[in-house]
Amino acid sequence: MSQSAQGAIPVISSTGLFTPSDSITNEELVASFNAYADRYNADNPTAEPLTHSSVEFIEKASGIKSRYVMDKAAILDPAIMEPRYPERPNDQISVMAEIGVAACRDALEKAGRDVADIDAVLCAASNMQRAYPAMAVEIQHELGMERGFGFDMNVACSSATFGIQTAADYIRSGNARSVLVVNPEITSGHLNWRDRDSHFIFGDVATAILVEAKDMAPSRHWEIMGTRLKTQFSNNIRNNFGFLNRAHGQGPVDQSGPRTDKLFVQEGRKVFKEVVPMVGQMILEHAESLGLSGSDLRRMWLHQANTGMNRLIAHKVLGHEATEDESPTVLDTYANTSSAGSIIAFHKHNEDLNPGEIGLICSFGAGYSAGTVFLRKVA
Ligand code: CO8
Repeated sequence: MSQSAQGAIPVISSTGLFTPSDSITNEELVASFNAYADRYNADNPTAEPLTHSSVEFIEKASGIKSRYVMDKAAILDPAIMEPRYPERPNDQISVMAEIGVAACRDALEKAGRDVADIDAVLCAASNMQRAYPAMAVEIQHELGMERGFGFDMNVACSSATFGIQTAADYIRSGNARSVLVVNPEITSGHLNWRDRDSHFIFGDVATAILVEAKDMAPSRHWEIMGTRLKTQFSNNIRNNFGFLNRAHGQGPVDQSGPRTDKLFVQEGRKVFKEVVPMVGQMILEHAESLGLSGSDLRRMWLHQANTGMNRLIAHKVLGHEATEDESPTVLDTYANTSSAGSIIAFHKHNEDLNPGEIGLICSFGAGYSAGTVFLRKVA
């Protein structure tokens, strides 16, 4: 890396998106869950009966209408209710790397960037396919990068903003000039599709963000004005799946037994109540430190977990009810895609802003964790 790179201003040159072809509507999801519940109740007459799920509840409580998934058929089959793809041999690309690469290629193409210019790949997501080798290194290899480095980082729903700050810090310090942050989220693998409280929440997707030194970026880009990260321990969103599970001597992880904490579990209402004020305050404090106020924000690309949460956060920041133009939603079609949600919103809704206008990417989730990235459009 040349010394001239030191002190470079970091920008977002482009973003990329991979969307699976399968999509599940709330109607399809609820029909499958209810068939499973009926079958369970008939087979277990002395057990606490399972209650039906409801399309109306899902839409009202979350704003979600459908979600993309990597494998629809097995998820909807009441006898399976989890995704099914055959295990791939080691000489084939893993499924997480495959969708990550697709998102990276989209970002590279949009920026007109040659892969030879990329210095690093950060795979920032909620779950990794395996312990090692790192997904980022496999993505680096598949992209055809012959130099540079990659590593994985997991900050649950906040992984993308933590990745953006890490990439921006490399650029600010001169350790890299062009970094791909990639967020492959196959959340269907860790969602308990038999749990009425959470079966509707998540969807699968991959996003990529090309963070670069301003002097090499395409003329049309987003200058990173400031980044800020925050974590605060909470047990309210947990997934206890891990390599030490086998040491507990309780047999394989099961979706329906007492070991459902090896999948996603949360106290949704507590999360809602605690995270909304934490994030609203964080955005305002970060804005103030940059000499900005809520009214300077032309658009907020918020984490896509719940339309109610986003309405309250945007109201606190802007001082009024946000329009869809000020705080766009992709939750209705993508559901919660963990770290990728705010990036999908940015990817689909940033072209129309004018040079000089300011926007905010903000993520929040398990940990708790939250990240804010203030951006200024440059034409
Ligand atoms: N159909 C009908 N009724 C239902 C259903 C359903 N599907 N589910 C629950 N109900 C019932 C409940 O039983 C309850 O009934 P009662 O009042 O009789 O007890 C009633 O509806 C209300 O239930 P809740 O209190 O749970 O409902 P809420 O209004 O709180 O809505 C939400 C639930 C939508 C989950 C809401 O709390 C929410 O969105 N909270 C925020 C959650 C959030 O943002 N979490 C972020 C976590 S994601 C993250 O950090 C990444 C983790 C990694 C992801 C990868 C793994 C997959």
